[in-house]
Amino acid sequence: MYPVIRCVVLMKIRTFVILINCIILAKMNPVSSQIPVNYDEEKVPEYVLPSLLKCQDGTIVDHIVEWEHKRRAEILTLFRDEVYGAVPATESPDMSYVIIEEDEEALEGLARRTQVMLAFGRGEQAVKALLAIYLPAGHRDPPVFVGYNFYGNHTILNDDKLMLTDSWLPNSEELEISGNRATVSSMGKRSHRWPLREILAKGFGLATMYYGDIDPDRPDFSDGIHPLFYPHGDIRPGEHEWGSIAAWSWGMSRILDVLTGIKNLEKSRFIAFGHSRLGKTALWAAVNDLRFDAVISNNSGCGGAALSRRRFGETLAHINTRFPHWFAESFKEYNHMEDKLPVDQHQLIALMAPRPVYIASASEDLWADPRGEYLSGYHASEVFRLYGMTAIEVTDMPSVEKPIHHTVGYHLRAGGHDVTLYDWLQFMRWCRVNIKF
Ligand code: GTR
Repeated sequence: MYPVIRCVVLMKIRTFVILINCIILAKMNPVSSQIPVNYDEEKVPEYVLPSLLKCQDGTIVDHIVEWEHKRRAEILTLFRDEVYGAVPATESPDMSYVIIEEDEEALEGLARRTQVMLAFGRGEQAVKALLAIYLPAGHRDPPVFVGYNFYGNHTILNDDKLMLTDSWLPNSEELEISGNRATVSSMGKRSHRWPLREILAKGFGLATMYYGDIDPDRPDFSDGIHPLFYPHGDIRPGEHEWGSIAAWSWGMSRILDVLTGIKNLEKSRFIAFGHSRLGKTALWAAVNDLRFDAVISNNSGCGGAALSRRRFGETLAHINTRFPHWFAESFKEYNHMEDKLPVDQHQLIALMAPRPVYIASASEDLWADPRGEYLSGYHASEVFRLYGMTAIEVTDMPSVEKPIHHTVGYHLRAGGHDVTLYDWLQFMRWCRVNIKF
């Protein structure tokens, strides 16, 4: 195509995407829709990122020992106190679990399926969470993707043995959910996001749970696991205590508690995975729990892989207004004041080192700021280099569907905010290269 025509076509597509985003945003939340959204690269303000290697006392880290024993802890504490919030210091509720269904020959012999019911706390107040595990037949210790789904395990696949969650669900016409309850009508409605047969055929397993089983996604701390941490009744988290993302992340670690107790997985590698808000969750879970061998963040955007200081697409003010329960209360103080935030998201990526991180963006998902997601990986690479690893070495983004499969991996898929087979095929190729199993 002639360059001029191509340019005009691209501009039209871009304007259209921006328009659709604005309409969706306005429908979802009239208050946050009044906050302007920048989709113009030229209007990204100048910014200085907080240093990865300069400690609070001014010393510069040039060795992994100082990184691991000093600087990493400083940055982790800042993210905990100022962004996601701390798990309350009160004693965690008891957790028990029981296998409620198992089939050695599920999916015509392709998989071993196990369904496990987790219970937090006791008696009437116990919070129940349903975990579905599929392991590839004939593989001992397969690598396992660990990730939440948005609408219940039964939506990821047409498998009528998948049990229904009892938890509150958001209503959805597309998923055929009404009355906030799961029904079989949603069976397999999200299967395009979970190409399970391909995953199993390539020797990987999957463990998934509905994120609302841990904490229903609404601005209310009186449900899910929150109340179990506040035995004396006042269930409003303190200023630096967790929002829902940290609660969901905590739940991912509980999934690992179960998986590491399951036979055949003693030596497995666990890869935290999540899309969008659940990509933010996967990053925070994997950073905190060293039992995760790698993390994949898909289209995680603001508060996930994207740099906050760029203020491109969704900003702190947007996210904290629309989802006031996701982050620590203290995070709201940085609305419109990104430069005051003592951390930025490249540091979150760096906290994973030397464990591999994959960041996936989508070309039309401007709300999540693909370039900001890429640059996080680029800036984090400083720490991966301390370990002698190749991460992301250039500021120029690769073009669509030209993945980078280094220790820090990245791809830009064509299309919108979603998870597709293309994404999964990249994730699995990258895992084969970067994770030993
Ligand atoms: C959007 C939100 C994003 C992302 C997304 C999702 O509305 O603004 O930060 O988390 O939801 O989870 O689908």
